[in-house]
Amino acid sequence: MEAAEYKNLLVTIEDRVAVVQINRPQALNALDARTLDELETAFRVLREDQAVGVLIVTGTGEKAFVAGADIRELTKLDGVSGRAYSLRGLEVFDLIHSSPKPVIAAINGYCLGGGCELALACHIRIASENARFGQPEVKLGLIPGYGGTQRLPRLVGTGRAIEMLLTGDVIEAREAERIGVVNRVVPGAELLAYCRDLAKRIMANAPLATTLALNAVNAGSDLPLDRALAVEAALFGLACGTEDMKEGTKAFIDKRKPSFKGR
Ligand code: DAK
Repeated sequence: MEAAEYKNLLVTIEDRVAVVQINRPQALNALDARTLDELETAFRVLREDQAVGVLIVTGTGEKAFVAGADIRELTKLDGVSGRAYSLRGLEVFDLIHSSPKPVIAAINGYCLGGGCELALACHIRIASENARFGQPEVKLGLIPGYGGTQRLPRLVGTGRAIEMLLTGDVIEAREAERIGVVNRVVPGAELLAYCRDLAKRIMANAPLATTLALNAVNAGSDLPLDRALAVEAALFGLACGTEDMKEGTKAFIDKRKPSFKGR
């Protein structure tokens, strides 16, 4: 799928930051099958694009990031197709979560159900003051199917996650920040600028090192501590083998700014 063929996404690249905007405002940016397909294509393309260092995912408009999986599509699912639908979503969200380039969710409004799970699959979450979070699937006779029952407890702890998953309550941005669903809340008008600045601060660092740090966190998060630390040691060794490590340490000694090459 070429970029020009996206129907439900707007993709722009500026200053090495790709902004992937989910663009179905008539359905509050709900994720239907086509949008999932387009997200997969966009992430496959952008992760290989040398002109891109960081990705930002957001929604069109001020009202919604993503208001969930598309409920109209959900009504058609049965046991077999429901499992396939869930596995398809997991595949796409895993692609995002395992991206070697950092992915920031810029959460600009309702972030519900599958939308909250999309944000959870990203590496960093920044929310506007009007953002609202929830996993309301139980209100529809469902449970989260895109990783919410697994990623939310890992992020905020089991007790808080279970409260959100079982009540389906919607929480405000400040509460989401307090319990650790999001890293930071900023005024809506500043959301994208804040995320771009965050991307810039990340991209000022050695790109292979930021990828290795991401890999270490992702690979280690489900392992016992001793094995996770062994993963860190191996990736630390890889970092030591890069030209950028030689440059970064030498620049420190020389009292100058490093010039990283991504090698
Ligand atoms: N899907 C489809 N359309 C949606 C939608 C959604 N999730 N959310 C909103 N819309 C549509 C509305 O139907 C409405 O369309 P029209 O009636 O204008 O045609 C339009 O967007 C504007 O919405 P409202 O008129 O409702 O706007 P309000 O300001 O009054 O309310 C709201 C905003 C966000 C509170 C409300 O729209 C709402 O409650 N939306 C549903 C939120 C929700 O329950 N989200 C969770 C969806 S469940 C699984 C895989 C994934 C999942 C589960 C299982 N497997 C494969 C097993 C994930 C499930 C979910 O995400």
